[in-house]
Amino acid sequence: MAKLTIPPEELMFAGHAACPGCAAALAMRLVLKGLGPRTIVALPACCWTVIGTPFPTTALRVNVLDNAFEATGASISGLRAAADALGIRDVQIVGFAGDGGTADIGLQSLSGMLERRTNAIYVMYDNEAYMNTGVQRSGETPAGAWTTTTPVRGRARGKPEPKKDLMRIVLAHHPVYAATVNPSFPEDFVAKVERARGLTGPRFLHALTPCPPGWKFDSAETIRIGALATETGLFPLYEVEADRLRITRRFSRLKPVRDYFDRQGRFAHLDEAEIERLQREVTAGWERLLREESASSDRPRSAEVSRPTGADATPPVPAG
Ligand SMILES: Cc1ncc(C[n+]2csc(CCOP(=O)(O)OP(=O)(O)O)c2C)c(N)n1
Ligand code: SF4
Ligand SMILES: [Mg+2]
Repeated sequence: MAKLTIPPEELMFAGHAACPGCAAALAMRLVLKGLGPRTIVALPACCWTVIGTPFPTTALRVNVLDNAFEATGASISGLRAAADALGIRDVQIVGFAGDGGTADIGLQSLSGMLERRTNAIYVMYDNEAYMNTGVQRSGETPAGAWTTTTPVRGRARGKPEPKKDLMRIVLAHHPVYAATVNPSFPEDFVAKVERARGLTGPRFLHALTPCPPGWKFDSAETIRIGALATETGLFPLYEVEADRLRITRRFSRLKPVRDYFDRQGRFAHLDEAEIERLQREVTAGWERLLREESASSDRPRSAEVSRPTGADATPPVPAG
């Protein structure tokens, strides 16, 4: 009989305000399963404050701090300092923020938290736009995607710029642990949360969270679309610990990116040439990741206390 690796305890109430098929709700559920009840979550302005904490209710069985949009990194540094001052040692401090609140407006706050070596976990749930305010593009919106601020009209063909490679920015800070996670692969997701829980120092998780209204797909398709993001190589699953990179889901052959694009209205306008160009970029990114994994396995493990400097400070280079 298959062994259940995902803790059965639920730390999220069933009644919450997410849209049907919201993967951001699943991501929180899996994070809390991996961390357990001694957890404090800091939430900035984002869909999750609406999903989880419309006053005076809460969808979470753990304590929550609602913080300003740009301040999640600073908030979890402050929570950790307060816990230390009070002698509270057994609590996990987690920042759970959207892509806009992390990769754009909150980037300096995240960088500060990583650089100060704050003992906390930062999770970016990435629905690839500012969803709570009506699907505006973010730095994490992928190339070609329609949003309300990257329209498809006349010569405008969705977002012209590529997705910001936040993992590369995070890895330049040499966190103790960083990983990509995807609710369509829940065992991999929870295993990474549990790994992060067992470490001390700054830790970071990048969670891809498909969003039915923002990506324009039927809510029954969430898990399949999330799986396709990884199976096509668009969102590879890997982890970096002590500066060593390990791919956690590998495929002998990637599925064509078209399989992913075809299921979402935000990419419905892409023509053959555009899909071919994006396919070439994804294939090159996957091959780069494989090379990087192989190169980083020869690298000596860096200790948290003696972080590399100078020429040795080059972080692993994930696919981008
Ligand atoms: C300083 C500031 N600017 C703008 C806003 C308005 N605002 C609230 S949520 C949000 C979008 C959040 O996007 P993201 O972080 O990606 O989370 P999502 O809504 O997609 O879950 C914006 C612009 C705000 N609350 N504070
Ligand atoms: S808009 Fe998207 S991310 Fe926000 S609650 Fe709905 S499905 Fe979730
Ligand atoms: Mg978002």
